[in-house]
Amino acid sequence: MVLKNRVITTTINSIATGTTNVEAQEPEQLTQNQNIFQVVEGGRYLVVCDKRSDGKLTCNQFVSPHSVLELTSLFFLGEFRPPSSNLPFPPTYRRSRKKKNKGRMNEQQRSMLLQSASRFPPPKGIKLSYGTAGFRADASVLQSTVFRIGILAALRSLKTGGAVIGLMITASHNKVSDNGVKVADPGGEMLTQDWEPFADSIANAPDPQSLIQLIDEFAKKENIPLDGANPAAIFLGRDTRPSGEALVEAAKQGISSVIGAVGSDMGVVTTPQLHWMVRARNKDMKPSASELDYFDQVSTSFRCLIDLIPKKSHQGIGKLIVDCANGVGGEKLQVLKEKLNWLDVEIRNSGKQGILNEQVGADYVQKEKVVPQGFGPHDVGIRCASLDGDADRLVYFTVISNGNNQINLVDGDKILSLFALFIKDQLSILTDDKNEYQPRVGVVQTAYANGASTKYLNQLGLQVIFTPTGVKYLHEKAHEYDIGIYFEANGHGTILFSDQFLCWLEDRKSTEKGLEKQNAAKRLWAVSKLINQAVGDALSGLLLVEAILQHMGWLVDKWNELYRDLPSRQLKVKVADRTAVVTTNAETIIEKPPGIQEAITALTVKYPQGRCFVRPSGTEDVVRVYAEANTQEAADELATCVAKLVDQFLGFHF
Ligand code: NG1
Ligand code: ZN
Repeated sequence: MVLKNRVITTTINSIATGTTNVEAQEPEQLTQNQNIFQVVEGGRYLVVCDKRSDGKLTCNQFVSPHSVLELTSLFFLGEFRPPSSNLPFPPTYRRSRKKKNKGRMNEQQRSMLLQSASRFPPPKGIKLSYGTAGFRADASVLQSTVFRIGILAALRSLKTGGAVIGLMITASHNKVSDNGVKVADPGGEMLTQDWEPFADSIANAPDPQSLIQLIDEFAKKENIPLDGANPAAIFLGRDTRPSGEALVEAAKQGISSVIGAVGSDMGVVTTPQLHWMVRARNKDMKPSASELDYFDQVSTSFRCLIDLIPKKSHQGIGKLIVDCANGVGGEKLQVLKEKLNWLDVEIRNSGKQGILNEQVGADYVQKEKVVPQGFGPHDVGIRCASLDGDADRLVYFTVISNGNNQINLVDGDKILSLFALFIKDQLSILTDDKNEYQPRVGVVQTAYANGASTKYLNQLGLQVIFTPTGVKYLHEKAHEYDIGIYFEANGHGTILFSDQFLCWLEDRKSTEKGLEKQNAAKRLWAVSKLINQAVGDALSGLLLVEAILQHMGWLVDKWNELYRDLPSRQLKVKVADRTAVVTTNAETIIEKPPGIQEAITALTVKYPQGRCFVRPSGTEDVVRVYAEANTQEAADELATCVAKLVDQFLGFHF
């Protein structure tokens, strides 16, 4: 039976008594353990319940209101029981009659914040902003910012009814002396953009008094219960940077200066692992949501994909060598390797020696298009991959023979193309015109996607959409589809599946008569479990690439030949003020300063297949130039000319 997407509209009147007896509607549509979603207290919160064998519902968890639209659910009313686990309760459960106090900070709370804030003075003369991936800067200036983001994370948890919020200390692919902090929302995705201005303002508040005032005003505006009676939960993680431990301590101090907020330290984890745990805890109702659960889920679903490979195409594809950027991915990949003991992987740049991100890692390999440290002519012909420092980016490459350290890059666009092709194949086995339900597939890219990849995806008959740079934009767009696949050329991306699609798929797994269709449904199901739907994840992405290559029986060259990349070049230009550059049209056109876009266009048209755009970086104090053309020389020349132009318009010419 196909489940329809119906949002629950019922209200449980008397939640404080713990029980509401109502009648089930259409109970025959419910299967055991089907998730049921109910709106309680006038639509402010959802409870997620399981149907028990006696037909009643047991509440497992509260879900924040913003997730409502994502939920596929059945119209069902049932008995409500308070949860027996120690999952956080929303404020309405305990304090349904105290709404008048929302947003008001009590004296104890105020003095706690004042005291702790005075221990974390902000650095003088530095203005920080919450960019495309949170705050990033030299680690030595970040203590105060991280402390304040600890407070923000606690407020966010209060705002979302006690949902777990993530706080990750990392500067990803940046140099080892940098660090950063970013926040994950309840679904594991990036912090909602609405809160970024608040993050900016508290990070730059000059003293404790103005910080408290900003918090007070914001809590009132957002109706955040700051009367000390509500729990808040935050998961903290960090990458392997030496500065990470002290910064986690600063974040903990920020968290514990909000009464009722509790931080759980997950230790050294990859960025995607932390996002996964947050999502697993809030959305998938995993009470433990530990790193172990992560490893179990990805390894089990990977094995499932391998077991489903049709025997005829099952052939060896040779070993894989992985450059782990001397970062956190090394030790985590080692765990996976041991769990999947027959996976033929060699780990290099694991971080035991060597400097984080220095001439190693996905960012270096993708931008410089040369072999990372530790790789050389002896690796010619072998399939190689690179992760970045916090393991949320993945690219593949092969070493060119006699190529002077040159590589054939297999970037995020090619990973996207491989995933899209596999999913399209499985869907076409599973669905035909007769199906009443046709899943909508969308592919999301940024302007950095190689033009040849977009052409290829269009030829596959897929809908390609562009967003500005930054995972949050891609992720949001991908959510609009039943299957939304997004990737940045730099190797950050993932696949999102709608609840409606997964419900349909679960049904198909068991009810499909033909083995081929049943297997296609099982494969897609395994992909949804293997891929990290919270954020791009180099480790789960790598396992999915490996599974698909084995499924296809493809060597890396065959994959790389899906299409031929147009030659491209990326450059950075230091300018006086990068915020002076204002762009439009998914960042492909400069609106301000006037005149520069016309000059770029005039240069670009001179090159066959030329394409060029300029945008300010969200993570570094630079302006980025990207150029594409029919030859490498032409792309290099175009990029260099435009970089000079940028310098003329925006450089330090006083
Ligand atoms: P900025 O610095 O805004 O270009 C870089 C990447 C993004 C994204 C973020 C977050 C490029 C050109 N830009 O952003 O794609 O990954 O870092 O890490 O690779
Ligand atoms: Zn990263």
